[in-house]
Amino acid sequence: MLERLQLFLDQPSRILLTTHENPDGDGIGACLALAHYLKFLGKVPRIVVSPSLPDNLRWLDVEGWIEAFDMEGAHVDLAQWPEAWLLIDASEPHRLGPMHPVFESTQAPRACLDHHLKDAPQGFEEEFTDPTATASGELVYDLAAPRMGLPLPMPMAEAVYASLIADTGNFRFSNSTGKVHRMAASLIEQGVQPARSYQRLFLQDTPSKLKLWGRALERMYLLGNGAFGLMVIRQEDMAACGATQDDLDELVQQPTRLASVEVAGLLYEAWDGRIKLSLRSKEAVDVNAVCRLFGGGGHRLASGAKLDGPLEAAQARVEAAVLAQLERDLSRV
Ligand SMILES: [Mn+2]
Repeated sequence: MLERLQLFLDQPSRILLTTHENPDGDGIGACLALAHYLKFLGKVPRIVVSPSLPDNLRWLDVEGWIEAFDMEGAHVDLAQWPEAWLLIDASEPHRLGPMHPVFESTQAPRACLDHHLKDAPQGFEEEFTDPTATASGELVYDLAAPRMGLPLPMPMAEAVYASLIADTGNFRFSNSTGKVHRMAASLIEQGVQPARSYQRLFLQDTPSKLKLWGRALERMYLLGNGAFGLMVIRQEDMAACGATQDDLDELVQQPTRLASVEVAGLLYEAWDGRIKLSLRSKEAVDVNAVCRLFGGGGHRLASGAKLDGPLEAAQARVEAAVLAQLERDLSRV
């Protein structure tokens, strides 16, 4: 797969790197690391993200390479710029959000580089996907490190490390493979400071976020003999706390702190009235199966879906579906 990716990158000079809307540490880390590699190859990479680079990831962009997508301004002619377009950390073009129409109108060959468990990607000339990889940054490292040699430039090493800790929750999740630990060990030997990366990536909360989490945790309720902990956030909660959607990051897994909880869930009423469902499983329960019922998906232990409102109706459907899945999967153990 990586040989095919190298072939895809061999020919073009101007290469546009993008990731999903509301980018995370893996998407940004992988884009930056790949941009370093492409510069090493003498190419002209460009990174454009939507809506912008999140504050807690700003320190990774040492060179100021990342551009916030601006349809009316700097990026009116973006479709004409690239000779190849790579979508990183996602394998569905619509996840580009507002950049999606530009993606559809470009003449450049388009590909995705991803590690998520999905059906065969559609809408690309080429696809580079490996669901056994923990993070997109892992794929970039596997591609670039042998060809560049070690040590990597420090900003690149930090970008890959950020990818790894972003997608493993600082090596807490079940996807923390021996391989990513070995990779992390090498990156630390190359100079990455784990405590500094952790603090910059994870310890960046705002008072409004803690207030929102307080509300969510206070109202969390348990079903299925304590095996399912569900939280519900309405727009009025967001407003009362002065919170933004970013403040919901990682909230979903908080109920798993309880010994009895096997599945943690968050229902979030979005601005458009649609209900966003996130589910996390400790180990035994397949929450991907639940989210697929609602047209969503992800991984077995971490999945999401969007449901139609109203909230109460969505809530009832989710409760029933999770309880049924608990029945299926827990009776097996
Ligand atoms: Mn990822």
